[in-house]
Amino acid sequence: MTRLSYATLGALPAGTGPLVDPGTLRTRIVHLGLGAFHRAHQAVHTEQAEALHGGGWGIAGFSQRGRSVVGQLAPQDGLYSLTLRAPEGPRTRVVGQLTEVRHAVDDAARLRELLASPDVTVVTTTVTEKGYRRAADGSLDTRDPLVAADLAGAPVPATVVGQLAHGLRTRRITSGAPLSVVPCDNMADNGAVVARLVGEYVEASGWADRDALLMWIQDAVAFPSTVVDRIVPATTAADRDAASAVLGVRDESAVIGEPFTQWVLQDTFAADRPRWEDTGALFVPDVAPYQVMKLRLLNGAHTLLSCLGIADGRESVADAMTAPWGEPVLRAYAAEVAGSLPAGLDVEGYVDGLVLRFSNPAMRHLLRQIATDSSQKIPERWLAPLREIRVAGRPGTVLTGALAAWMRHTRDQSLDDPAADRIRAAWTGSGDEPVRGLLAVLGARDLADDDALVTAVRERLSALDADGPNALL
Ligand code: CS2
Repeated sequence: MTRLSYATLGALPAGTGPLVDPGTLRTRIVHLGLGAFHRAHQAVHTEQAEALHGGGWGIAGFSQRGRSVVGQLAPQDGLYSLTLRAPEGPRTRVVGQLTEVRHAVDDAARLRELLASPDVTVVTTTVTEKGYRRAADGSLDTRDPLVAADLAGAPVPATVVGQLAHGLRTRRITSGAPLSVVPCDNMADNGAVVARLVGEYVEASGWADRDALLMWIQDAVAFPSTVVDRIVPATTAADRDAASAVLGVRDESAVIGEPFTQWVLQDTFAADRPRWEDTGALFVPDVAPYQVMKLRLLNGAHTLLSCLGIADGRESVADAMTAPWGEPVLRAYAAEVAGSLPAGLDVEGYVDGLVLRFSNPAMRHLLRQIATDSSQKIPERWLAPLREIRVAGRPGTVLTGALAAWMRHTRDQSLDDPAADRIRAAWTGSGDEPVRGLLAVLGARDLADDDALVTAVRERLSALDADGPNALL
């Protein structure tokens, strides 16, 4: 089958082409972390804004790790299809917003050039929680080998924080034009976090101009925090075949998503940007309430369903929701976590929405995908609410059970997690030691020293071993 590309755009079935003629775009946005999520979320909002208002907002997407995404997209001129899977049926359409598809290390010179270019006024990032390379206390992990190599003057920066710092340094010296760096990962205060990490990198760099650079960043670079939401399962070979069949041309880079999308952005941009507000995005002074609701309810429930579901022999989130324990556990978890959320949010409506989204039978969102890197995810999803709930004098029974479910998962399953070695080591202890050790792996020394909590987690672990997921009800 012929490959999707600019040359074959004209042959696409009616209604499946890009909303915008890619020829009218130029690179005005740099995206770091060219995974499926960016292509199914920010790129689509950008395309819709472009269709409404123009502006030429093309995106240069840089892959951080693998080269396969470049191999898939480059022969297709950056074109790919997005299939939205609603319960009533799928809808496939090509998106053409990517003007360049590159690798951040292989194409480091182009990355630096674009980060310095006054034409580029927005940088977005989706590199996952671990991609920011933070130490347990949240600061830049200067002992991480890649961070250390970047700081020691590696010829091209391999870390996203290093890339940003080097790019900003060049930008100050060349154009000095203001810029917005817009992190789009599931982290509370993601803008402030990335601003701090970049600042720490510059501080540690030993650059002669570092004070001037820090002052310029303060003045000219905004780091708005954002909340992003769309469920995007990893694409399978069958998904690529199905998308290609709809398009009549081969799409090696197809992405899948649910119909729902949400984007909440802190309204602190430093320079020109697409008018995403006309595509359903919300600009607010403070994203925190939206952020904690999403991280703790949606993402927290995802992690819980993944730990419980895998142990129960389920494959996808929708499978877990069809289990007798699925919806009751989700609702019990949400009812407890709601006690840690700011007042004034429509938690009930949000949770009803989650039940529908998670149950969408057209989506096959694998529990194993969600269980990846859980040690990086749990601190924000569960530990933050658990601490707040316990300070308020409540026991946090479901969250305690959730921790036990994760520990059980780490005991019984093979792990795809940057802390896998430390997790395995924690399990070699006896008595209380594994629970304390695993809490320490999560960076929670305070909880590891909390005897009552440790005892409660051990009890929940035994209950889960005896009764399965029903132990949480
Ligand atoms: C999931 C998220 O993999 C995970 O940890 O919880 O990727 C989730 O699907 C998205 O944040 C939804 O917006």
